[in-house]
Parts: sequence; structure tokens; C-alpha cells
Amino acid sequence: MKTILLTGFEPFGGESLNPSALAMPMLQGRLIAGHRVTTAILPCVFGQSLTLLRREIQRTWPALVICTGQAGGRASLSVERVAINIADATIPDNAGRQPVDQPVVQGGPAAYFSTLPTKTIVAAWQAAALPGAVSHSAGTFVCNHVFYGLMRTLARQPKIRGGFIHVPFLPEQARRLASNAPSLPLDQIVRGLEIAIQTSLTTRLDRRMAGGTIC
Ligand code: PCA
Repeated sequence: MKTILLTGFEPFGGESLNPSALAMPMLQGRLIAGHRVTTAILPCVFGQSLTLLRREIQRTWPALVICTGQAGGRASLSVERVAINIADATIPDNAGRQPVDQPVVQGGPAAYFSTLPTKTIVAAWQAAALPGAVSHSAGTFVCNHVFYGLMRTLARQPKIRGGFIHVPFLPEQARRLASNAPSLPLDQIVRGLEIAIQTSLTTRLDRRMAGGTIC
């Protein structure tokens, strides 16, 4: 049976949980559009995260790869459109590494685009009453690093579709912060990822639609 590789990240930046990791056991083994979901949790560490992702791609040989991570402060599920060749960390990763103004890949192209049907995914989220948007920046921390490395790997494997989705804080994380950070319950995050997988497997050409984007 064909496989889908779905990844989340371990907690980072002083948090004790990461919604992208908590969603993984809830989707592990799920059958979606004739494909079996297999999941992995990546370390929030430059380099190691990408090594593990590449190993999982070789092990599972998936038809689709969606990596996910937490974007605290965002109110919507966001499907990232572009990965950039910059690592510029404002905090250390979980191994204490903090690259500043460095390329993800020396000599690599400035950017890679997601090959997910981004606008169609947002339309499907909206139809399911989930907050969703296309994002044009995955940041310059470990998520963008993994996203860039993923798309570089898949550029040589054009049959495998892939991309990155950021998810908001959980309500319990937002409550712990003094500010009024936006959040989304875990069951809605899981439903959103399920919809993104389903849509990616069943949509060949992305639709053109204005709006629904964040920077
Ligand atoms: N979010 C971070 C890294 C891990 C995660 O879940 C980011 O957006 O780069």
C-alpha cells in the first residue's frame, strides 16, 4: 500500500509540548484516500532533523510528505508556500546551535516552492470551518531548514509531492503565556492535517483563488 510520511517536531524554546508532535500518534496508521499514514517526530535541531527526515523518506518511500511544526502566535493553520535558503535563529535549537545568516545549503538556490495544492487546501479548511491560510514565510528557524531540505530532496524525486504546514499553539500553551496568544484545539489541528492530506492526494492542479494568504 502507498504511504504518506507525516512529521511533527519535539517541543522547543522552553515549551513542554508541541502540538505538531501531539498530532502524530492521532494520525499514525490512518488510511486516507487509499494511502497509509506513517509518522515521525523530528528533533528541533539544525542538521539532525533533516538527516532523520531523509532517512524516513528512504525507509518509507512515500507518495506524499507533509512536515508540520508549531508557529506560536499564528491564529490559523498555515500551509507554507516557499522555503528559503537561510538559517537565522533568534533562539538556540535543542542542541544549543544558533546559526545566524547562514545558508541551509551552501550554493543552493534561494528558494524552493511547496508542491502541495496550497490554495485548494485552504479552501478545504474553510469549507470545514477551520481557520486556514497560505503563508509566504516559514521563518528562518528549524522548520524552514527542514522544509528547504525536504523540497531540495524532492526536486530529484518529482513523483513525490511535499510541503510544510505550521499549526498554532494549543489553548493550554496560550493560557500559560501572559499575552493573549491565539490557539487551536488539538482535535481541530488533527482534522486540518487530515484534510490537507486528503486534498493533496486528490487534487492534481491547484485552484486559483485570490486572498486567504498571510505573510
Ligand atoms: N516550530 C519551529 C521549529 C520546530 C517547530 O515546531 C519553527 O517554526 O521553526
